Amino acid sequence: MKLYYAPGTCSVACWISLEWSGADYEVEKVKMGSPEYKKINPLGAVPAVDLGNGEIRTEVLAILKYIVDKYPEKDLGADEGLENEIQFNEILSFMTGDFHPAFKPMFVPRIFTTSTDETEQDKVKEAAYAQIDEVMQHLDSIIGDDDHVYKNKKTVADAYVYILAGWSSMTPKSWKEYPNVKRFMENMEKDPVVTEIFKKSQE
Ligand SMILES: N[C@@H](CCC(=O)N[C@@H](CS)C(=O)NCC(=O)O)C(=O)O
Repeated sequence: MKLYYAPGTCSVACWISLEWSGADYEVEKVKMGSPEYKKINPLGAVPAVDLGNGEIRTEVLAILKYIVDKYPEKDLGADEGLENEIQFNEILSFMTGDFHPAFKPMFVPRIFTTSTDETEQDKVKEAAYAQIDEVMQHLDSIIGDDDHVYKNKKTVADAYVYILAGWSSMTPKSWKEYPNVKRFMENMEKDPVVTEIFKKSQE
C-alpha cells in the first residue's frame, strides 16, 4: 500500500495508523492541489492511498476503517457489537464532518468571503476560532477521564484526533487549555511511533 501525504495534515493520521497496524506500506509526499497530485486525487486533497494494484482510494475515515479491517489482529477499531460500532463511527464522523471543517475557514479564509481585503479575511479567521472552540470543547467531553478517544483503548481514532487537535496550536486557544485533550495529547506524545512518524512527516 502507498500513502500520499502532506506534512501537518490529516493524512499523517493514516501514516501513524499504518505504522500501528504493522502494514507493509510506503509513503509519498505530495503537493496538495498541484496538477500532478490531481492526477491521483482529482480533488487535490490528501490523503490518498494506492491499495497496491493501482486502485486509488481517498478520505481519512474510509482509509482508517480499511486499516482497522485489514489488520484485525491489532484491534485498532471498535469492539464487537452494533452499539460499540455506532460509538466508534460517531467519533470518526464527528472528526470528519464537524471537527475538520471547523478549521477550514482558518486555513483558507479566501473561500469564505468574496472580499480580497485582508481585514475581511481576518474576520473569517476570527469567526473560525469560535467554531473551533466549540468542537474542541466537545472533543474534551468525548475524552472525559479516559486516556484515549474511544473506550479507553488505542484505536485509529487516537491518531486522527492527535493530528487534528494539534491544529488548535495555531489558534488563540490551544489544546493545552482543554484539560482532557491536554492529557490525551501528552499521552500520545509518550508513544515513540507517534513522535517518530510526526517528525518524519515534517521532513
Ligand atoms: N474529506 C477529506 C478532506 C481531506 C482534506 O481536506 N485534506 C486537507 C489536508 S488536512 C487538504 O488536502 N487540503 C488541501 C486541498 O483540499 O487542496 C477527508 O476527510 O479525507
